[in-house]
Amino acid sequence: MKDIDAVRNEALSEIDKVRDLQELRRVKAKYLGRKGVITEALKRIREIPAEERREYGRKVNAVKEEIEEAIKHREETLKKDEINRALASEWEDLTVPLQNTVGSLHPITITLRRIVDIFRGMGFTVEEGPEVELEKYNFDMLNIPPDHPARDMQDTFYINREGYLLRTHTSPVQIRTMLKHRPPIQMVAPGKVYRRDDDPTHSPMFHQVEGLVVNEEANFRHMKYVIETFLKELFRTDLPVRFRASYFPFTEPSAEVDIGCVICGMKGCRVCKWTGWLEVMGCGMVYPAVLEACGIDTDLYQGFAFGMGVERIAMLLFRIDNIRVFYENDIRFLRQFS
Ligand code: 2NL
Repeated sequence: MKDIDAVRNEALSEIDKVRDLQELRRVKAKYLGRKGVITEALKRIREIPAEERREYGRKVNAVKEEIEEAIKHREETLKKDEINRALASEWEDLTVPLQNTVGSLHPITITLRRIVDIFRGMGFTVEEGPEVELEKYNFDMLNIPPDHPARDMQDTFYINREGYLLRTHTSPVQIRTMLKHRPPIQMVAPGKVYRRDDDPTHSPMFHQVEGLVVNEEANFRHMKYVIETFLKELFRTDLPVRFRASYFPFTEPSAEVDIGCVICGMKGCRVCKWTGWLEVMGCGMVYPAVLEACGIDTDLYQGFAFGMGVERIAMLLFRIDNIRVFYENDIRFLRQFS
């Protein structure tokens, strides 16, 4: 019994002296582990004379609980100390003016501006709209049916206000422009869009540029010319461009636009999946129903539209093979664009 008291005092004093969590774990093992002093003491209960056994067991268990309690308490204190130490030593004063340091544009901003500037040069206006959008502008007016999978809660961020969502593309900006201005229209809509995707090749927030042309004679040939001219300026070479028949709910006919792979020169590589071609945009003639919904008389006017993902294009321009680096804000990555 005297020994147990001695063990108790020794344990409590050791727990008190411990400096970090690792040491504390060692002390815990020494007393409460499988071969710990207290564990062994409990195993020895058989060797105690029957009349003392009850008292012995009660005593050892009481000390065991006391030690457990002390370890728990010490662990909490050590964790708090650790956090306070980190707060005291690791903070940075973000208001200190830096010397001999200039910031730089983010690669996505550089790419977005390059794209928009090319279209400005072709006479397009630049329009912006809200990121929290009306479901009506994001889906209904674009001829996207009520049961379309894109509307699914799994794909779209709905917010807890009836009829609103985070825009899933920048098309609602074009709807707003058509509602506000009469044709001729030639505009691009750059900006952030949101989809419920988060894996190595998708981010829940990314960037798009969409374009729209509405006038009395807009046709597929005009669209092809605009897109080819844009891509040749963007990649600064006379690269091969091809249009592949495709489908979008808001255009007919629709096409996907491929360029000759800028990574391998069309010899075949991992990026173009050994096809020699890279898909960079989508486009098509705007569905008359979409124009009519915006009050545009389709006996007089027709339109074409296109859209592209900015991250995809930035990855090709800057030879980046992982979308994640755009959002990690690693200063060593960002400094490469100054
Ligand atoms: C893609 C394809 C596209 C459009 C976007 C559009 C907008 C209106 C009416 C009709 Cl208001 N169309 N936008 C049309 C075709 C393709 O984007 O791959 N985007 C990343």
